This record gives sequence, structure tokens and C-alpha cells, in this order.
Amino acid sequence: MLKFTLYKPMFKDITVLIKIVFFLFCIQIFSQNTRDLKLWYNTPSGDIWENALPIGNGFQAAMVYGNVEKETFQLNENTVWSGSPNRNDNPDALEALPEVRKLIFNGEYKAAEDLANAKIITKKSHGQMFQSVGNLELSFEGHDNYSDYYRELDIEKAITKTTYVVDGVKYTREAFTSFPDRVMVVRLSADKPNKISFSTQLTSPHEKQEIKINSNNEISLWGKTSDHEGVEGKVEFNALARIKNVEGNISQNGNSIVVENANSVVIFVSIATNFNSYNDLSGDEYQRATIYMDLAFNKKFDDMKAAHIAAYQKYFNRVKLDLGTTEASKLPTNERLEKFRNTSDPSFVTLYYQFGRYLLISSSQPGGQPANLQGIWNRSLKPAWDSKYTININTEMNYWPAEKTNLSELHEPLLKMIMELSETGKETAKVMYGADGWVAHHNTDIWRITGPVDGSFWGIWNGGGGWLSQHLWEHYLYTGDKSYLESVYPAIKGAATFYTDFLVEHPKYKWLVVVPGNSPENAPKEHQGASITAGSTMDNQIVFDVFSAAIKASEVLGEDKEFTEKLKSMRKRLPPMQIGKHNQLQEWLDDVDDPNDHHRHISHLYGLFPSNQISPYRNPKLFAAAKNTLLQRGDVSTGWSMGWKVNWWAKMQDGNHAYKLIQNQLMPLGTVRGGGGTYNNLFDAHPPFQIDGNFGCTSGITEMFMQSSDGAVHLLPALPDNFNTGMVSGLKTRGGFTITDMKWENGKLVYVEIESTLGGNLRLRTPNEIQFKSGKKLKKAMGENPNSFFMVDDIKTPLVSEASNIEPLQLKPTYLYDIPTKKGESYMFVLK
Ligand code: FUC
Repeated sequence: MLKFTLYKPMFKDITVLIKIVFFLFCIQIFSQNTRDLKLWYNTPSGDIWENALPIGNGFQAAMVYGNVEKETFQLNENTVWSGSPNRNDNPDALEALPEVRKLIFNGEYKAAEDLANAKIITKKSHGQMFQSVGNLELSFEGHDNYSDYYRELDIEKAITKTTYVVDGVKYTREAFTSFPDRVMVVRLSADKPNKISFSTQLTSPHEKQEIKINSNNEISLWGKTSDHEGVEGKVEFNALARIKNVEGNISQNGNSIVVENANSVVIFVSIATNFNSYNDLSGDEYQRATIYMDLAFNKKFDDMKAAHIAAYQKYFNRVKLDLGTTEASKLPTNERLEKFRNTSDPSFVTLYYQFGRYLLISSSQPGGQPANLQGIWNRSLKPAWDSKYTININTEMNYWPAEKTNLSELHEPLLKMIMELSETGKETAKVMYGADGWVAHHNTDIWRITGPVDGSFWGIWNGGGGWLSQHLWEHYLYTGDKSYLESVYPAIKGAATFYTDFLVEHPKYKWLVVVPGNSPENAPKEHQGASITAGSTMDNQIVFDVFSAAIKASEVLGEDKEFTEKLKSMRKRLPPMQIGKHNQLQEWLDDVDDPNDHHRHISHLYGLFPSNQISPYRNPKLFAAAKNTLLQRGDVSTGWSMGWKVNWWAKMQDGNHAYKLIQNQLMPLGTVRGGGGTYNNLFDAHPPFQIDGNFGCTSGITEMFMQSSDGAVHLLPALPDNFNTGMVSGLKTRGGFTITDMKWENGKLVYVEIESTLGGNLRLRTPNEIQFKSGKKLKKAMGENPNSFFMVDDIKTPLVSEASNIEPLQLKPTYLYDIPTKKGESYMFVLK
């Protein structure tokens, strides 16, 4: 009976058969596309760290070299930082502040900078260093003569694999850092029995360390981090490696564990520290590492692997991108990178895009530290820029993809850090500037320092807290979570409060300005080589955003009416943006920009992206000026700068120029003089490696397909000719909409399905006319978008230099619709 019921009704109707065939065909196409989501190579890394492949679970991470005879897993743990709880305010600042301001207003910038160096910049720590733990090393005697070598990182599974053949035996190594189990797991297997023999070691570059073998054949590496800049290193860490073998012998040789003639082996590595929080190091590293180890060690490898993949894919699978595939995708990753500029290889962009999401999932997990300058991957005790948090661009950039690529939960470590800075930064505001609220300068670290570091040229900038506080507000705009907003409102308000106390009236212009400040790391020639200034455009834009977010948040929560009124009236007195004599957006209050300045920071374009103060629809001349600024600054630059430029050109609605920047960024390092690029393992090269460029570019690619900052959900705003046909699913917009599916053909939007998770008006801007899938017509949008998540803040009318002849740009036509939506419902649209 059962047999018949299974087969009989199924092919009754030929259309069912056709549907099944079509379904199988789709699976085939899909699996072809997904097979591409691997970084793979046919050579080992050698001793080049930037060839090795990153794995991580937000807490523990490793770089997998895939070397045959001596395999190395370089290990990191997110709280292994030099130093210990400390503060770095300079209390002399308060007394010096009036004089510094006077000098700046008198145009004596060099003298102001000298005074700031003497009295404002910290005399203490300039920030601590994120440090490596050490290495897990496996030595395979006699494996120097191998063939059929292959290694990969599968970013759909977050697992590395290395295979090779020695004496007719195929060896396989797999490794992952388990999300649910918090340990690294390495499995060694062979296709013939009793063939696995190797010795295992843990090594560390740290001065304070102890390596021993515990009773259960477990190697223990204990260490203590470095002292740095007068701060004693007090983070204690413990890495444990334990081995489970099937068949064969296991023994001890000094501090190594030796396995002989096993069928297969699983190595577990657990690392923990005594770090509880930025002001508490009272944890027990050994106990913690042992708890994770014991729990994991009793599990079966296949079960752990399945649980790891499931936990990872919960995030990763939310977004799919397909830009088509060409022959080039059959090449190893390093060869694709080499050829990318001169080949059509759209799926390489897909790979790089998804690699950015992979890196965020692997380096930023709730409860852990935010992704630092190198994410969570660093081999050194003294990394470049300490691998810390540079908050005048780099840290913010790390989190640009978080919300829109549907990884909202992974924003949490950054949001938590901002809440902590809003505590530590209170004392800095008070002690250094006599202000209420909180402030952070251009760098911070795991101890949440908020004082100014590095020298006035870089460190005088105090917009770090203001810029970061925007992330608190943005998370609300995507999630609509009011209880969350209530919990972070004190920090949003605190950032605004700082500026209400810190702003002063400019004696010449009468505007309220941040002084001292700078336009990060840049200085006009006219200012005697000093960066210190009053009212830089970026500072003005940040204060505008800080005030606007505080106003809107307080309105949502129904709190602080009086404070809001104060912010509104102060906001009116901020300097307007200005268009200068080179038809550029001015970087400073005075029209002193050099059109031949190719500085990597284009901080005044903060107003174009990530902020939204420069809009083609609301202030077209400013938009045109922003374009001139972009053109004057040029394309080639450091890695992260090019990543930012992808976002800017997407906002410029110029897909081909955005694509050009992707091409520039996806070049092997050294291809273009003076520029960054990409390493073989697809890490971004500043150079050296900085992860911000990876995240910035992933954000920029998203902005090419969808933007939701300018009062509407703008679909396909910046498609380049190369991505003429494609599909993306799972992107998130402000106001809680999910683009569950979007397809385009020959540059035309042909299908889009959008889920409304919060309800409210969905204002859509599209490159061509669309209608409901049912055939029903859409309503044309009129006036302001009634959906408050899309509220845009009116900026002051820009000032235009008399020497400028700026004209608005010719924009591509778009169509604007309003669709009332209900929470939880989906809406489908097709080409009209
Ligand atoms: C800023 C940038 C540098 C570098 C550093 C980490 O200071 O100007 O280019 O990215 O951060």
C-alpha cells in the first residue's frame, strides 16, 4: 500500500515532473555556485603568515599554515593583551585648554600643537598591544617528499582542510575553532591504517611562560603578557593541547607528545585567560581552559563538526550573493587574485564579499572582544599600531557590514565596548576638559583608555566617542528594539552632553566649534604643518549626528524634553558644510584644501558615508562637491582607504567607479606603487595587514546593491556593468526590512521580495518601474517618508565659495514608491 501511495500520485500530472526536474536543476546550479565559496591553493604557506588561513570563533583563533612536514597553527585568544587596567588622561589639559584655543583662533597652529603635545597628549600609556599566544606545532618526520598537495578554507563551513600524498598514502588534516565548544579541533587522518605518526608541541614567544605536560598527556602552555609603556602586563593565559588517538601509541618526549602508528587523531586546543572585564583580572585561566577542554574531549569529532557548522551557518547562510561564474573561478585563489584586474571573475567578488562576512563571524561574537585592527589574528608580540582600536576610522569600518549583511548580533562586542567607553570616558571629559558626558580620542584598547595618544598631530582628535555612539543608534534603526535603546540611551546622551559643554563660539564665524580638534591625520599646508584646528568639517558632521541621534532617541523614549530643546538650538549654530574654490567639499573651516592632496583619510566625506548628510536629492550641490573631492583625492591608497572609497562611489551611484576601487583593492600587494592591496589569503593590505579594508569593502559591495540611508530603501543604486545580472538575498535595511530575495537582469530589477519585520511604510527607490507580483500597481511616493526609521535630518544650507561654479550632477532616473506594510508580512514585486 505504502509503495503505491508513494509513487502513484506524484507523476499524475506532468507539471509536477517538470517542477521536480527544474528543482533538481536549481540545486545543481546552486551547488555549482556554492562550491566556489572556498579559498584554496596548491602550495603550502611556507613561512609567510599572510598565506596562512584564518579560523576563529570570536574568542579563540588560529592561522593554519598547511605546511606538510612541520604544520603550524598560530594561536590567538581575544583577551591576550599587554598591560592591565589603567587610565591615561592628562590632567594638565584643563589648565592649558584656554591657551590652546586662543592660539588656534589666532592662527598660531604650530604653537598650539606644541602646547597640546606638552599638556594634552598623555604622559602615560599610548595604548596596549594585542598579543599572540604562541603556536601549536606538529612535526611529521619523512613527509618532506609529498605530492598531490591541496589546502582550502571552506567559508561555508568555517573549516580548513589540507591533503597530500606521501608513499602512496593520502593524508588529510581538518581544523576548526568550534563556536559551541569554544576549542580548536584538528583531525588528522589517512586512507591506510596505522599511518599517522607525529610529535606535538606548544611554543610561545612570550618572555614569561611555562610549558609542561600534565598527567593526562596534555601539554600546558602558561604565560603572562608583556609590560608596556609603564603598565605591568597582568593577563595570564593558559593554552592546553590534548590528543585523542584511534589505534597506535602515545608517549611523552620532553615537552612534546608523540603519536605513532595511529589510524586517526583528534587534537583539542583550549585557551583561556584571567580576564573578566577591562577592570577585573580575577579569573582563573587554567580552570576555564580545563572546563572547555573536558567538555569537548568527551565529544565525538563528527558531532562537534556538525554542531560547529550549524552554529556558524546560523549567521553565514543568511545572505547569499550570486554574480555569475566564469572559467576564472576554477583557478586557485592566489592565481585569481593575480589575474583579477584583467579577467572577468565576478564570483571572486562574491568570494571576497562572503569572506568579509566570514571574518566578522569568526572574530566578533557576543560576549567577546570587538574585532581589533587585525580582527583576532596576530602572530606578533608587537603588532603594527598595537593591533588595537583606532577609532578615527578603522574600528567603525570593521562594523559597517554588521547590520546590513544580517549579522546584527555580532555588533554586540562593539556596542558593549562603547558602553564601557562611556563609563571610562566620563573621567577623561571631566579631568581633561571640565566637561560632563564622556569623550574618547582616536584610539582605545582592551582597558578602554580614552585619553589622547601618539602626539597631537593624530591624538588631539576627540571625536572617537561621538562617532562610535552612532553605532548605538544605528543598531536601533535596524532592529527597532526599544528596550535596547533605553539601555544605551545614557551613552548616546552622554556623548551629546560632552559636546554641549565642549563646543565654543568661533570668534570670527560665530559658529559653535570643536576646538581643539582635527580632520583626522591631515593638515593643510597653510597651517604650518599642524593638524590641530577648530571646527573641522568632520568634527562638525559628527557633532551634528551626535545631537541628532540624541534628539531622536529621546523622542522615541519620551525622555529629556528640555535637553532635546537645548540640543536643537545648539545644532542650529554648528558650522554649515562649505563648497570651496576648487568646487570641493571643504575639509576645514577655511578654504585651504589642496586639490593635489591624495591623503588616505577623506574624513569630511564622513558626511556622505557612513553618515547621510550629503544627499543627491536633498542637497545636490554638496553631492557634486563630494564627488569632486573624491576625484581630487584619487583612487589608489591604503587598503582601508580604498574600502571606504567603494562605499563612497556606491553612494555616488557610480557602480563602475566602485568596481574600479574593488579592482584596486583586489590586487596583490605591491602591484601599484603607494597603494595597498590584498594578500594571498585575501587579508587586506594597508600594508601591513589590517582587517578594516576587508570589512569596508564588504560594506561597499552591499551599498552597490542596496542602500537605506537616504529616506528610502534604494535598490540597485550602483550596479557596475560587470554585475549586470545577479541575485542577492538576506540583506537588512534600516526600519527592519529584509530583502529576502532580489534578482536583476541586464541591469534591470526584475524581482524583489521584502519582508517587513517591524511594519510601517516601505518607501522603495528603484532603477526601473516595478509592480506587485499580483499585477497590482504601486503607489507613487509623496512628501516625507512617514516611517520614522527613515527620518532624515535637515542640514544647514551649505555655503558656496564665490570662486566656485558648482552645478548639480545629472542623476540616473529612479522611481519612488510607498507601500504600507504589516509586521511579519512579505511583499513581492516584479518588473513592470
Ligand atoms: C590610522 C590610519 C593609518 C592606519 C592606522 C591604524 O592612523 O591613518 O593609515 O590605518 O590608523
